[in-house]
Amino acid sequence: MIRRLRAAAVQVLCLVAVLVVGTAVPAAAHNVTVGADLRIAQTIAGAEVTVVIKGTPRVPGPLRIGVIAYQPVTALPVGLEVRSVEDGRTATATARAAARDPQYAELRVNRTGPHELKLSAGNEVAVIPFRVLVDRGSAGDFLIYGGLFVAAMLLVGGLLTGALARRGTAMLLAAGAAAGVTVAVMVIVFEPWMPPPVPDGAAPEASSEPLSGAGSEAGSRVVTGGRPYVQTRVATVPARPAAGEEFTLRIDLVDGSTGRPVDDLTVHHEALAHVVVTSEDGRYFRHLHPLRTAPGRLEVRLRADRPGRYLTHAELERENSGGQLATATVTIGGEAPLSDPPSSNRSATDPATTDPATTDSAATDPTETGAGGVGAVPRLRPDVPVAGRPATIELDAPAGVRPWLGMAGHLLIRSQDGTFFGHVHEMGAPGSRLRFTFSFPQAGRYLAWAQYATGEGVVTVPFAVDVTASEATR
Ligand SMILES: [Cu+2]
Repeated sequence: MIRRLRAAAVQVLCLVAVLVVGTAVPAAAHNVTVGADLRIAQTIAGAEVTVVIKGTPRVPGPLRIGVIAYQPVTALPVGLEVRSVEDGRTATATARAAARDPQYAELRVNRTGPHELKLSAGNEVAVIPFRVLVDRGSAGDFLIYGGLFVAAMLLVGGLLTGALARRGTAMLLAAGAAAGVTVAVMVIVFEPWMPPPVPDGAAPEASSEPLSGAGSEAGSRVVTGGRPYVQTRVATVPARPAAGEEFTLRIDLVDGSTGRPVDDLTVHHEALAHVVVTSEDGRYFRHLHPLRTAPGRLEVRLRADRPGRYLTHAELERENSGGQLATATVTIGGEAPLSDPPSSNRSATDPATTDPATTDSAATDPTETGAGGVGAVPRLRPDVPVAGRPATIELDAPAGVRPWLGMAGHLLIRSQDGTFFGHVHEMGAPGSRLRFTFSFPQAGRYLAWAQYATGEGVVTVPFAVDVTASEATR
């Protein structure tokens, strides 16, 4: 009887523990946790790099940070500063960006919770908010080991008192031991259905995690059905850049319902935002990963060699909202360089016949067209894709393609007029062939750029696709 009562009480306790643990769920974004690296692509100092923050098993302890380069760089120094938002303590180090096996710098972190990583290279600075999380063991483990420990102690007690011929006490202790075992067994059985434990340093509540001060007000409101999409303002600094001059492309993110900066972007495909800048004719193409220079502000430096209208497509994802595409145009003034071929040149409007070597990629450009992809003409199946039906695009890639932004290949597609923009990921098995599947939405001409990374850097293969209307709509 006593045994049953105890078991029932323990079951109730178990249930309470499950409920308590179940109410708090750690936010998934920007977390550096045991066994999981945080990877963030950045276009900094004219270089395309991916910053890797390794998970740390304990605090105080070392946080390992490395910078992988996706273009030939000669040990580009990247200044690192990790600061705890809670106590303001900082640690600094310098990483050397390298294409293969970058050296990891070790920075000491003293606590879990919100931190900021300040990156500096050249004369550019980015600040990446993140959280250090450390596993503290699950409530289930505690109950299993606690239950077994109690059972063992009570059994020993029961045996001793039994030996001293105190039957009543011995029975009571044996009942307690049985209850302990029951708890342990129950937790072992039901653990798969229990919520994962909350690590040390997690945000108190998923929906109220402010990544930094400015966005906290918008973030701390209780939002049902997700946060609103970001309002974006795209501008250049200076306001009217001249051809051939470096300028800053600035994207300000605002919460339309509060008017405050949005600072809760989640890392998707290894970046806070993916920005593609193309000239109207498609001869100019850049795929960039802007720096967070202030709360709600992303910036990237670039240069365009010819005047005209340029299209910017930014893919971003706000926490608890969803992925979105922000489109804008910027105008480059000034005069075309003398060596520039006239724009009536037919090949200029056709990425398929444009020699990639002549696309205006400066030597320092992150998306510089390298060797290997040059001349590799993608194969289309069918030859002329039909609108609304899947088409396959295959590309031979050299051996040694390495993952970039989380996968082997990327295909960026723009309709000729720029109203449509798509981002397709490589679907095939690992190997020397990249395969993309895509259904073009409408008939017409599309400009496309396939991208993959080798040990040398990111290779961009431009081409054009003419899509026909389906039989039904013709
Ligand atoms: Cu990207």
